[in-house]
Amino acid sequence: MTTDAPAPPGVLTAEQVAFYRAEGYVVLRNVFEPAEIAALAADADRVLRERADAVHPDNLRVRFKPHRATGEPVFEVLDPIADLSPVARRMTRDPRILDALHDLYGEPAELFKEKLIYKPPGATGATLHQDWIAWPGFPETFLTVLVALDPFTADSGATEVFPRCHLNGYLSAKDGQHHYVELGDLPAEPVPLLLDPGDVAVFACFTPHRSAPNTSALSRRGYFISYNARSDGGQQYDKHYREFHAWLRAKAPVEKRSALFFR
Ligand SMILES: O=C(O)CCC(=O)C(=O)O
Repeated sequence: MTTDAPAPPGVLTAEQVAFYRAEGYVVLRNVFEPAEIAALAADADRVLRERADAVHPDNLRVRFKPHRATGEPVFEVLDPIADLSPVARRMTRDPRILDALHDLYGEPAELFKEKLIYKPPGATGATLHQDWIAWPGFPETFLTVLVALDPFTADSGATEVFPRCHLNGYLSAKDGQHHYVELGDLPAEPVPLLLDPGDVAVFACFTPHRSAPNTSALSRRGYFISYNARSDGGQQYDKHYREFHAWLRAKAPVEKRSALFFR
């Protein structure tokens, strides 16, 4: 039988593809040059400087985390950022990412969502969770490409993944809500994704992950870019953000909903 489908680009080794499938994550070293990472980091900081008005608790684009010591809210995320940063937008289409994902999927990838997690000093980490959520049509091929802009270390609160647990699928109620995962439910030890700027980690939507507080003196900036396989719903970026915003509004207390905005 012949097929017109192009062969995967073959930028990953067979071992890397097998590792990702078995472990639910893979780390790719030195994917981006220092100058490219410096350009994205500078543009991410420019966006924050020029769009200080966006950093507001009623803005659906931003999220805050409690400071690990004081409990005060600390700004943490711009979700999305690609519409504000041409450098970020370019990275979502970078062939080094898209070709690697084609190898993992065996077909082209489509951008699903993207966010810049700044994680400044003192910000608490992410509670243990899986990224998949039971919304109608939410792609099971969803995965996240994490591009490190700063060192991901034990002190800065590197993302930690629980290997092989993705093979058990979704571990929570399929009720359309976001759920945390109980540590005791997991049969594996966490692996910290210790990354230097320019390194990339890819992890699957069923891979449980978390991160510790940032106890270092520097931000731990990472660009978290999520994709789906083209055959699993095609282009869904705009649809995702429409659904995400509707979900955030529905979750907010009724008396706060009219104040919410996206800017
Ligand atoms: O900041 C991290 O290390 C993880 C973030 C995360 O898991 C998320 O935003 O879903």
